[in-house]
Amino acid sequence: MGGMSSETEYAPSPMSFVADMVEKIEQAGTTTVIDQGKGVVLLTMRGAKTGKVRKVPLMRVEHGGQYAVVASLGGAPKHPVWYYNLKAEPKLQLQDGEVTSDFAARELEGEERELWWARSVEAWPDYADYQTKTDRILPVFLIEPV
Ligand code: F42
Repeated sequence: MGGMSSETEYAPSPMSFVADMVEKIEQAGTTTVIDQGKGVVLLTMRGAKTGKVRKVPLMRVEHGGQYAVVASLGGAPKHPVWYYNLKAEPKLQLQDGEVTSDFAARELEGEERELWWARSVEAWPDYADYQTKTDRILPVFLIEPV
């Protein structure tokens, strides 16, 4: 087998609705094809263990050119795997609408987290419900342009 090394290989999510959504965004060339609240953004990151390219759609929480993403996974007991990817390698690409740019992710704490948590709940009120379903404090990352 020739071709792609793991460094460039895209590994679709095993959750089929997520893989379908990524495909829909890529075919349309824009995240706005997804009609969900105020929309979604598409994060492209590297798998912490495999080094493969991982694409994760998340709710769009934007303020002044910065974004937040919430590792909610619907209030599941465990963090989504992408949480660990971003902790290991904060560099990522974020697509909002038709525009894809380079960003860096930083997990927030304290007052900064409170501020962006409030913005996240404003954009996607279900986050407040997800928080009641789990003992973990839902992680919030700030996604800043680089
Ligand atoms: N999830 C959220 O947590 N927050 C959101 O706001 C959110 C919004 C959203 C909107 C639309 C939509 O379609 C999905 C949305 N999701 C949201 C779900 C989100 O897109 C993710 O699919 C979900 O959070 C699950 O992510 P996950 O990273 O846990 O993915 C699992 C199912 C997965 O793909 N696992 C892979 C696998 O093969 O089992 C591994 C992926 C991976 O990165 N592996 C690493 C590697 O090295 O390649 C290894 C990592 C390790 O440490 O094991």
